[in-house]
Amino acid sequence: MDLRDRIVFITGASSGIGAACAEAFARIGARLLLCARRLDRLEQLAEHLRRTYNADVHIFALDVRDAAAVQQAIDNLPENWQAIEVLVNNAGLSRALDPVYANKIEDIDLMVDTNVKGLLYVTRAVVPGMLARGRGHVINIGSIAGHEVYPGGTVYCATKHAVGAITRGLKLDLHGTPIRVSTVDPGMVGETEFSLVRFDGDAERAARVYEGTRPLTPADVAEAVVWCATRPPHVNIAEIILMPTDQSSATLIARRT
Ligand code: NDP
Ligand code: 8X3
Repeated sequence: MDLRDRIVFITGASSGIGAACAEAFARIGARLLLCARRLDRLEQLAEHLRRTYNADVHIFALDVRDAAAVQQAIDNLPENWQAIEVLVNNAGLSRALDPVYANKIEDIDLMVDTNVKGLLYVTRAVVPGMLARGRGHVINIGSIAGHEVYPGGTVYCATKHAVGAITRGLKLDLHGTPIRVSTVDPGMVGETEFSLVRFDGDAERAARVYEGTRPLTPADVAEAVVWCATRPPHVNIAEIILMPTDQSSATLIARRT
């Protein structure tokens, strides 16, 4: 499917996998609707995409946890940015590696509110327009954490299991329509802010996560996302799990040093 001049909406595009998806879709000529909380980062990315790919980019600040703001943002898009063809539900995070009985309430809320409720708010704001136009594709960014659990990661894993359930349920709810629904579920991805956010800005601890191993890059994940989106309209990729060769389960990671 040719996405040239089609609108791709990516949440959490200010860094990591979201930014890489923006770049990968810009490369194939899509128009990019990008949001995150950090507008300055989006501005830098938009500038880069315009300069490098001559891309048409529209950015806006959005906290996906704010249901009213999400609906308002979608309802008030400029007319030429309303026909969203692909929604990449990427915004997400993890906090800490605490036993589930010791998780801070604020961490539980942040993960559930962002990864589950935020994804639902954006989906319910965007999908009705897809149905009205009779075309569209929702691509959720899940995780290997949606297939396994690991110590200290219970809440994050629960949110990613929920993303899997939402993906499958949305496909059932859209049965018989042309709207496609996919989930792209990576294992360990380096060069993102994921571990920095998980460990509250502790860069040394974040770097240790990737020590001695070769993780996926955000571009590897973006390539899988673009591949899903560019299949012919009768092909729905339900799920892709991609892991680094050095990773064989959520917790089994080969380290050479
Ligand atoms: P990053 O921290 O680099 O990116 C996360 C993005 O989400 C940022 O752009 C951030 O932007 C945005 N975001 C966070 N909270 C909100 C919010 N409330 N509203 C809007 N945007 C928000 O990490 P990754 O690129 O790694 O993460 C992207 C997705 O990939 C997440 O869903 C994550 O769970 C998933 N994932 C990551 C893996 C990894 O190993 N890195 C592996 C598997 C899945 P801002 O702070 O500006 O709002
Ligand atoms: C992010 C990677 O290791 O927490 O989803 O599953 S991990």
